[in-house]
Amino acid sequence: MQEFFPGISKIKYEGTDSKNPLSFKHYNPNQKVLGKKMKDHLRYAVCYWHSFKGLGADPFGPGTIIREYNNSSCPMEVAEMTMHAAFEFFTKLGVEYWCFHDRDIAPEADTLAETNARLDTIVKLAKKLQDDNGMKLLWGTTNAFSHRRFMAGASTNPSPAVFAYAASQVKKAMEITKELGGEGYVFWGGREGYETLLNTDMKREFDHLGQFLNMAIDYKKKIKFTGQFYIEPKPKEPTKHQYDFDAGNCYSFLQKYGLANDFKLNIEANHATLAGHTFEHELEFCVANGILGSVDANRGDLLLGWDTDQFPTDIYDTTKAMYTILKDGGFTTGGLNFDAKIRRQSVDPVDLFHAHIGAMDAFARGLKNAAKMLKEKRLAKFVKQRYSGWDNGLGASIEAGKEDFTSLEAHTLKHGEPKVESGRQEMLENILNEYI
Ligand code: XLS
Ligand code: NI
Ligand code: NI
Repeated sequence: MQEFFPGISKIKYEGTDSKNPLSFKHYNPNQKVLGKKMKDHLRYAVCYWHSFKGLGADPFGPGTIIREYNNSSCPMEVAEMTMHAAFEFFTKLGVEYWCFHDRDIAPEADTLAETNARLDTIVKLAKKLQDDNGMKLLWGTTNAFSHRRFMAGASTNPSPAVFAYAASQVKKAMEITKELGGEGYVFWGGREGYETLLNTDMKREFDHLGQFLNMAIDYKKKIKFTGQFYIEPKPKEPTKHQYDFDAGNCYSFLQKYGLANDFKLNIEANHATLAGHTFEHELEFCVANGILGSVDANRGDLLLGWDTDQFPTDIYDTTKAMYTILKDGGFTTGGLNFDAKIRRQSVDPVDLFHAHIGAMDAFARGLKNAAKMLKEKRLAKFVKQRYSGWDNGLGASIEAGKEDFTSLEAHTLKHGEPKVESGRQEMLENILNEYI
């Protein structure tokens, strides 16, 4: 088989003294942190769309990145070569998981039946390559946002025929995800939102989205697919407003439509910031509600207001994220999927390695920092102390539901002005800095 990343051998852990850019300085897959191997904490996944199908196109120009595996006029030959290139990359990088959309791995044909047949061909190859290389599928998903039929949404489209098309596509994507042993399935509604309310029946669109996801649960049970379902919040882009706006919004939606027991969330760093939150806010919200599932690990650019999907390199971000994830007991079905793309000028095959190596090292550092923070409990002790008034006396009595407005008024009249206490923000920020 042709080599698509020639001259690059398996990336190794060389430690912090190494000056070799093609080595890990922190990510040492079998090193134990809090009694568990780093690779099992982090569960890194490479995404197929940005890493192999994204070639640097932006709204102002087509792709800049030239890849050997695109060197054919036959679309299925390109699909097969791309799959080989992807697995060469996964194994050289040393990750155990990957993620894909149906349309990333096989191009759409003229009819749904032909498209599905193409998928079957490629899935057979992917399954073989997974087995040969000890690779696993973190999650699969559907691209129901690129084709023009989905311009007004998939399950929230005003046309029932488009709703049906989207259902057929998700049905097949769930089947192939199951076939590949996928540990999860993501719903990201790229165009499940609106451009203008002048042409939109918001109530009906929400109801249809709820109905669609309930049908997906039914089908999941029917085919005995045991992977975890995730919703991936994003506030906007490509639509002006996306219904899965943020974690809080998704959670209310899931509860309203009876979906809360069957879905967890896939939190993406750059989507959090687009929604006006921090990455750790979205994670913390999920932990507070028991719905943290998986993570699309990337970052945005504070000066650019769109989903730039850059590779994560900020150690504060990775430390705080890993602290929250560890507090929650760590990933079960989920992991860290690099839903990130190399920049338009990063045109060489080696750039894809630099990007992933940096991101994996950044999260490995985050993991080590967070483990230390957790072990030393300095932050946790402060928080515990701050709320200790609720552990006994008046606080415990309120939490137990034994107080009412009359008894609380009596308490206040008797005890007078409450004591105010410092939040110690600056001290806590300094403590965090000690771990970075
Ligand atoms: C786009 C989303 C997408 C999902 C999968 O912004 O992040 O890549 O992760 O459809
Ligand atoms: Ni994503
Ligand atoms: Ni994104």
